[in-house]
Amino acid sequence: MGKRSNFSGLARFVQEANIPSESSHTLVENVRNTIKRSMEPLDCEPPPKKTKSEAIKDNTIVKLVQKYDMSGSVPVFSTMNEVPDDLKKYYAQRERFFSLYSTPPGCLLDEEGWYSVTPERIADQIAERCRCDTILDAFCGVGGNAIAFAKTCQRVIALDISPTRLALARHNAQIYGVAHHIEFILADYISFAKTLISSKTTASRKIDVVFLSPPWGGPSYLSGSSLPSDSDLSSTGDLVPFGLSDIQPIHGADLFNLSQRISTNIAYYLPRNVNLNEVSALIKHDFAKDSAQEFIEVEEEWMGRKLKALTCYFGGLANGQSELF
Ligand code: MGP
Repeated sequence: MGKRSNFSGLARFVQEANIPSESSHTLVENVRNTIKRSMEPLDCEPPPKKTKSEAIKDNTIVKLVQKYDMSGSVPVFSTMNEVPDDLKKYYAQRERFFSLYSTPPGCLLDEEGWYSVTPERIADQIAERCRCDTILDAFCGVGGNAIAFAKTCQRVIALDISPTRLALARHNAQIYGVAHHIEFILADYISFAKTLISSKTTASRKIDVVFLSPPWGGPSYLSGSSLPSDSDLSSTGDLVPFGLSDIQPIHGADLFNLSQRISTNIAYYLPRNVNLNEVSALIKHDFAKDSAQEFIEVEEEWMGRKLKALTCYFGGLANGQSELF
């Protein structure tokens, strides 16, 4: 009997983005207008009076935003001309990355953040799938996913090895008013995971879900592609497959195996050209035993007509396997 695939099939969903044209001029105008709108009172209807507790809450958020304000730590661009060429295509998508991008003091991204942040609608979709008590975001970057998880999970543990990126993540989370749900930890995930596993006692905190969105080796992860990257035909089938060995800081299969020792409920954010045979092989199945087959669910993350990435759901996160949670 042939080996059965571990995949439950492709759950395809299309993100119909209601996003303005990416003409830099229009976007810059939009940003300016948004900032203006949010800072200036409107002449027409006065805003409804806030209750005392609402006013206190607003004031607390303002204070926290000020306290963790990282403005000045990374370049902030006000026109497309100021943006380095290699970041222009990402800058044009800034409101897709963070819908509150221009809410004062404004979301901040460093270079790695620009090319690796998960667009907000995709992050929200993944967060909905990962709804749980405690989630570990192993490579939080500038916080796109952690912010989304804070809306669906009781507690988010967000790790990053870069002090700047971690501070940017907190800065951005303050703008969304969700930073109090997130524990920001400056750490190398591999050491953190090993320590967590070795010190695991019944008293240690249970982590329900591990989210892995590791570095893919930079924006050149598609290199070797046989088609221009903006082609509508771009999909896993038309690209040279991305091997899990290109994942950083360790082989993507080792990263998965390590994470499985923390929780078997894993969401793994991977390039759209990832080699799915390698993903399938992450689940070891003993065909000699008559045990139930475990499936992996692969979700295509679309924005409009563009496939951005794949999220692979393991364990109790895969559709139809909630009993494994
Ligand atoms: P992309 O292909 O570099 O961008 O990344 P885009 O805008 O689709 O450009 P085009 O030229 O292909 O049209 C697509 C998505 O993959 C990004 O929005 C990120 O969410 C994600 N991504 C990209 N990189 C390089 C990384 C990475 O290194 N790590 C992670 N976790 N995600 C990444």
